[in-house]
Amino acid sequence: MNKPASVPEQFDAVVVGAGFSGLYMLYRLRQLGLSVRVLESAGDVGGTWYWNRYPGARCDIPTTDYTYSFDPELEKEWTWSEKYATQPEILEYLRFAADRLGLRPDIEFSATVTSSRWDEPEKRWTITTDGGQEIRCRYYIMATGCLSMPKSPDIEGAGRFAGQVYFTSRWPHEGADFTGQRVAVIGTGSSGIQSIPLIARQASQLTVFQRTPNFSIPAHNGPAPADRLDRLAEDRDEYRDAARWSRGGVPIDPTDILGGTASEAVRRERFEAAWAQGELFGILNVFADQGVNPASNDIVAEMIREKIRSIVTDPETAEALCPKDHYFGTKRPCLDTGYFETYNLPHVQLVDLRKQPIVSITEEGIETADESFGFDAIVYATGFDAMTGALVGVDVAGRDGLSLKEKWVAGPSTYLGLMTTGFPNFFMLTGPGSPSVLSNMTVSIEQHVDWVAGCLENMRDEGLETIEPTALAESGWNQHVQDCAAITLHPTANSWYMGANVPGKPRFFLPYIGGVNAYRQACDEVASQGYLGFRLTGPGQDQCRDGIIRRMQPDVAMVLEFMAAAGLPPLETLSAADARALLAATAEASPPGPEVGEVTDGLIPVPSGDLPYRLYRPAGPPEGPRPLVVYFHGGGWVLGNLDSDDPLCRDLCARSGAVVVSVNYRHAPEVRFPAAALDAFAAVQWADANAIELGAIPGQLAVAGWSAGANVAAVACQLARDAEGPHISGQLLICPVVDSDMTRPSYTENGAGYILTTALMRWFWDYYADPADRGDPRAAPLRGNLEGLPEACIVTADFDPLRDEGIAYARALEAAGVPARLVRARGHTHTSVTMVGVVISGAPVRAEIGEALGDFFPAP
Ligand code: NA7
Repeated sequence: MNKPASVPEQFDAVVVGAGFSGLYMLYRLRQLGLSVRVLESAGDVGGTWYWNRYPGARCDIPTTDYTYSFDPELEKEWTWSEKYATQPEILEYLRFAADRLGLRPDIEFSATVTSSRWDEPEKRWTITTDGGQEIRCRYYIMATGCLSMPKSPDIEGAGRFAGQVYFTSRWPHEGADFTGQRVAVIGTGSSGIQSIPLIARQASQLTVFQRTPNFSIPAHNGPAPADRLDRLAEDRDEYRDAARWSRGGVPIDPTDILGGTASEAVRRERFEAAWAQGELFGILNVFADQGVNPASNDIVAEMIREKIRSIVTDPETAEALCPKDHYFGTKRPCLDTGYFETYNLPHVQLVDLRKQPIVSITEEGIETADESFGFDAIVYATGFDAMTGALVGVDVAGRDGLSLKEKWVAGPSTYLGLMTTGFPNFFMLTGPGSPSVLSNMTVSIEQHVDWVAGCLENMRDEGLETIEPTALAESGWNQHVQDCAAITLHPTANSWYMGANVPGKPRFFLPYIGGVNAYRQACDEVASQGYLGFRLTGPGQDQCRDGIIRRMQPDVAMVLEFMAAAGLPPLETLSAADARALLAATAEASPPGPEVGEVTDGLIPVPSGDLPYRLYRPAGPPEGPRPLVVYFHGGGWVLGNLDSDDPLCRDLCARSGAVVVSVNYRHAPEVRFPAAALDAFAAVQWADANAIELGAIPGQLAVAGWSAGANVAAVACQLARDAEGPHISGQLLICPVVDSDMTRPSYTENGAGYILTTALMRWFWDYYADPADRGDPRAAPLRGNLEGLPEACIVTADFDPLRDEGIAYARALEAAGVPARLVRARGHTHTSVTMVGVVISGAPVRAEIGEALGDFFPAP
């Protein structure tokens, strides 16, 4: 044990763990002049690289990138020998770093933290170790790693085996010699896949027990990649900065090629290049949409399965090794050296636990449902209680004795993955809710450590003593983390990212998948906005700028960024004709929307002339007539047509099971108020009168519309009531214009930057209606008589200037005795809900809309 000469009982900071993150944290805290004690349960530095000594253990990020970047001199003094270094070399590197930076005197080894308690009056933590030592500190920093708490072997009879037992995560320092032995390996994650080929070289018989086959690609290990070395030699700082602002912490050129639209030749070429390169972020970047689009993902997955089948000679074994129960990338893919080839060796056998589950471990070996196996050694490569295990493994008691374990019983809750409410001055490095395991850990670690150091420096300069996130900021971040995951395929897998590998652990997507770059941006903004969402206190000071750093759906934000980058002119600066042309070009480039049974175009004869319509009939049963929805497109009475809203109409048709008739009413400025509204009413009358010809059930008619289309739909309902027909069963108003008052808070909050701006609304109103007409209920239905109207479903979007008038309409309808269901499109803009096939996060909202539409009609 490396005890320092004197052990002060008080420190400014205690850091738990002396791996990559703990070592750098210590270095930065020292730079700030703080007194620090690092407590490490191992006998040396290294963290995960101290413990995971199994044969074949290597990093899966190229060493050019899996390295500290904070000190150019340190970088110069170390040269990695391979593209993917072995565990002994990485451990040696961390030893070198600790020595070179003189860190060891502040590290206490063989000291495991067992409990910690926040003392509110003292504003200090008391940390207790397994040696009974008590240390008091102001700041308590967990640098305990994401994959450090081994999962206990949850297999019946695990303690009974009389032979040798090994855990990949706690491998003996003296190594293991399997020469001539009958060996079992349980688990085929990275640890199993890396160790199996090497164990097979020694064992006389190797049996691999596989529960879930895993995707693995060849690492093609060798010298460090020349292209990366060249870029580093050319401009190290530029390269490191590119890593910091990349999605995964390794500089790559993100592709914009989509799996579905790429030619077979392009697909093959991109896949083979990634396969030959042997890098995780390469194979995850074959197509831009492989992480979110099942069809695109399946193209990559199938190409990997083809490779497996071409390598493994026994077809049955090959098939058993082909992953089919999860999308590629939703479980951590592996990099291997000769893994699949190992199964061609005569003494290696695969046992598929899906076909014959383990019944029990016995004294002699393993008994499955079909067979009894005898072994000399069993290797558990069964993984970790990832991301939370090491944190809740310590008895951490925050304010009022709140236990971290209890607080997180339903899943971890953090602000930025860095802190958690109720635990002042308690920091987590690469905690749940941060990119961590989805990124190059070294880049994420440096970012976290730098942020914490910057925060503590700020507190010192401001005379502040405590920092803690607010409940609002924390719940907002948790929501954002889950929103980011929800648009990907990740939550569908039973992965350790989801906590699904540990029995009883809540199913919860643990890391932040929005990207290292987006995450860094959020953290920087939090700091630059006066530590938004944190409460900071000090003698005579109590500061809190409460708020949520990211409220917008991540894909909506991406669309806005994309549009800003495209540099399109604001619509309101164009003529109506040019604005229409721009919208038509956008519609042309948009994904087509879902398939429906039938689409036909026609004309509606109305007194003013013929109005084009497009009819959508749902696919599949039941045969016969359906309810009918008359839909009106958006576009501020000026823009839009049957094509602009075609994907949304298909979506509404497919989800509601109703026939949808989309109507192209006349537009301003050619024809002004109240023409659009009168056209809408005429179209509803026509649809009602022609229900049978349209394949609809007479009397089962609803109206729907988006934006200005919702305005004319709402007006049509008022006109139909006044005319005592036709009967309308319901009105679906998506982000409706229902008033001409532009002073509501949603205009102030959202009037700029979210496509539908205050300026654009003014432009629309100016084209559509004279100021004197804008209070007319046929322009502003909120000002009309609302009694006796059809029940309503009103959709409002958080970032829409029209949000508050939509809410006002729902309330006014309710007040008038009309049932009104309000659907809040959380984190959406005026346009994003309708962007079928582009904005994935809109899908649940549209599902709710489809359900509401169906509810307007009697059950079939
Ligand atoms: P992983 O990736 O969690 O892999 C553990 C493996 O062990 C996986 O194949 C599991 O199957 C299997 N396992 C776990 N429990 C059992 C039981 N009870 N019976 C049979 N099989 C079981 O851990 P690793 O250590 O390999 O890798 C962790 C990370 O370290 C890796 O992703 C890299 O980032 C580095 P399952 O898939 O749960 O069906």
